[in-house]
Amino acid sequence: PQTIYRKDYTPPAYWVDTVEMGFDLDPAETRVATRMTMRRNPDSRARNLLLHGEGLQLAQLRVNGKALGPRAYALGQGTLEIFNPPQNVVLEIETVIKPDQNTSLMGLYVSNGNFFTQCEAEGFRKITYFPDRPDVMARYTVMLRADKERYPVLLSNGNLIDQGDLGDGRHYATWEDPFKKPSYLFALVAGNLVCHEETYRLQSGREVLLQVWVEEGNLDKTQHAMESLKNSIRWDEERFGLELDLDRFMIVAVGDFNMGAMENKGLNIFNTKYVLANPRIATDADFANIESVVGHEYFHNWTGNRVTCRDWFQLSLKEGLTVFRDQEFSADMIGTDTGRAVKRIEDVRVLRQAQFPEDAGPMAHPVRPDSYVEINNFYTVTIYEKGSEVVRMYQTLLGKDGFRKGMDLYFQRHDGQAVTCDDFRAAMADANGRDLTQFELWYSQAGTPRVKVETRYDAIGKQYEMTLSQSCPPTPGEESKQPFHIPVAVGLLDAAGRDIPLRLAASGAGPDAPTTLVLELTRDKQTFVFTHVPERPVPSVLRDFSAPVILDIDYADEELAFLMAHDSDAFNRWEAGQRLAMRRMLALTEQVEADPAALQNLDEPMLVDSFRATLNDEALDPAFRELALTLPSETIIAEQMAVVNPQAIHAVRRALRRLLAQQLRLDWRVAYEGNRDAGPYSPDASAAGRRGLKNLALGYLAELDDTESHLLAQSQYDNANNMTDRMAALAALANGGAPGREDALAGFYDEFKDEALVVDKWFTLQAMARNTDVAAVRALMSHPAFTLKNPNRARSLIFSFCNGNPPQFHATDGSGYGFWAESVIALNRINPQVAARLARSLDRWRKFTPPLRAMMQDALRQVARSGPLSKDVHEVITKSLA
Ligand code: DPP
Ligand code: ZN
Repeated sequence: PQTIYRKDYTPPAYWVDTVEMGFDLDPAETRVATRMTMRRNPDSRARNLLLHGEGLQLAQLRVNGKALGPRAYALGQGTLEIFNPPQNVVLEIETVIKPDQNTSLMGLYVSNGNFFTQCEAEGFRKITYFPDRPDVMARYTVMLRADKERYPVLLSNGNLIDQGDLGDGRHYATWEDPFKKPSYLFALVAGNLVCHEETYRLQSGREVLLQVWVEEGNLDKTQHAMESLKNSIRWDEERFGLELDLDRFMIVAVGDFNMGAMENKGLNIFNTKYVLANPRIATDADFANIESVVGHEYFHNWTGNRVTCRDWFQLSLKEGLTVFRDQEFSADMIGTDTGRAVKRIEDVRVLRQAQFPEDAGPMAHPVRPDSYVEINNFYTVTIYEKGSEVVRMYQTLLGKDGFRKGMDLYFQRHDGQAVTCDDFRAAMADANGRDLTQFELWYSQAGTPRVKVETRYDAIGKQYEMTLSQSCPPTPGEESKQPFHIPVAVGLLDAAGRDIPLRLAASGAGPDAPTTLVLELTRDKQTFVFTHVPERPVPSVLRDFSAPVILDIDYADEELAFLMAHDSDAFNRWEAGQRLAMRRMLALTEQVEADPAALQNLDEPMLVDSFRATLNDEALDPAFRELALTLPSETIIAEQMAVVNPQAIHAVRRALRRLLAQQLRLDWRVAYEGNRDAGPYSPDASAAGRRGLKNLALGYLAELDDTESHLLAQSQYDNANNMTDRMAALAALANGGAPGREDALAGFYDEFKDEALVVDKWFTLQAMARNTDVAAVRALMSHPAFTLKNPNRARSLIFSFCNGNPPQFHATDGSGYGFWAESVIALNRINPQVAARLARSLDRWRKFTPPLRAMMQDALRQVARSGPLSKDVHEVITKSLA
């Protein structure tokens, strides 16, 4: 397969002004007629017109009304090249495609009898020949024709301008999108669907029609998505002054979908997982995810659609920015300061769990990559989550108002254009009169920087020196790195735990000194001097996680406990507890590796006391306490180690959980009782936080695996009025030896077997249960409800096991790796994108103990030689083994 380089970008030879399409929809054979008006691009030196196409049968090809002779064009590998066309071209193409054989779920495909499309990144070329690149933006008019009874609903982008009967049982609908767009935002939906619709009044007074389309039987699960959509529309008006530009906005749910959702202009297509919810089937986390994904896709209407990407290397231009926007939206929806901090902590946890490992592994790439083989492999946590951190740093450096000014200038300059990450950075710099040249390195250098903190207190001069130095480890293709521009938010605590007003030696002392200052680290090493510091302070560094870095700072255990109790920055308060726990877990892991008996008579008074204090601090938000009392995950612990022994990590984490359960038993009981809600279910942040803390308590108590905890879990399971409590109780039962375990699992399936999303949960819960080994996973795979063809189902069992059950996946006999290889190979034939995601599970193989490492390498090689691999899987496996 060919590698594509960013430096090779050239503008297209032809622009496309209008696209008219006619679809004769039929699952076995769909005919697509396309007429496009094109004109030569004066900025291109290419003579020929290059179109992309994949898996298409070409039935007609006409230029300016004349069929093209065989020597006037050439069909290549995924291309159609027309030689030397005139200045202005009307190109007419007819293609034939087979939607019901499309298991890749890219292009036009069938899901549960209905038609859907997915065109990002390069799916449009599976529908017709087209210059399928995001810098080619055109106006589309689309006519859909289909059997009226089987496909009563016919949707595409924009506005419905005509519809009617065709006779012979068929009907048609014509849609016109008034905005020009790249082909990846094209969409159509046809089928038997129903909608929940509402009209909504924009701030300008204009009324818009909002629709959520689902299969019949799911209408009672659309309210939350609709509320989320209305909240998103209002939020974007208020926070960024951005208005919905269409008269109609549609969301359609589909059960077979590779990703979370897709922001097609006016016609967002969503994985059912991110639309359907009611208390019976959805957890608090589901409700929150739906709000954030509905927001995310809606926000793309401006950041992605109105202003799009010049090429796919700029993907983070829209994704990083839009993740930032959805994170801010979710935080604003909670509204309180601790609520914002809770959201921030959750987002940082994702970054550390998934992005830091990516950035340290074989697939590490900059936020703006320099090359790729398969663009689908670059819809990564680096592009999305680290990309969002990069956008957040602009806001931290420029302030909220300065950031808004930059956004305004970005839209003023680039509305209707396809642009680059440099254009965004220039708008931020120019709107604020700032030089952000060095900031570019966040886009071009991969790897997670480390920032080291050293301090010195001068009691006589009342000065406090803070020296920050940075480094960044090499990543594939980048041996040495230049220093980044890093905003480091700092506070200083006095002995009573209060913030000390901050004055920097360089800047004249203002009257009201702030208690948090953003230091800008731009060189390898810099010293900042705080003056008027009355006593030796305890520093609180990288407040609110002001940059996506690893912070090296030497705290005594007592200082961590102190910060955990007093820091006014809720993020760092949480962080201090995590550091303390991490430090103990790393030490214990080392001890266990030397002596397997090391965990007997475990005693951790400092950790237990600080956890007790947090648990019983009624002044703290329950949602915050839940996060603070959750130990770092096994994956995050593994990332801190030079050589990873998953069994040792698991044993230590589990032993600590048992210790915390035993020694805080009564405290957990009190927290459990104190956070029960008798009233009706609501997914709001405060109620969800209380449930979260209660269910955390249940989880700890379940570690004791005694009759009391079994009864507690069973009673919660039997009496729950919502899925959050149901799932938490079922997980507690499934992870131990409760007598009701098997009945509960079987009963749960029986009760929910018609709810696909709940069946997914049922598979996931078992995939991650402690005693589920490979044999048990295989048994679940032969359950009638299991299928590899549905991505959600495949993920619910296979991905959950490979990524979410470390001690079993890393079983010392290598059975997990053999299973992984088989699954990647099987999925590769069905759905390359999903297969390539699973292929990533062995990314970090080089970090493991030698016996595991060798077996993982074997498994990777087994996939490599298993026969023809998709580009997607091939790229991941090749880079892993390199
Ligand atoms: N652009 C989609 C999203 O992230 C993914 N294809 O919203
Ligand atoms: Zn997105």
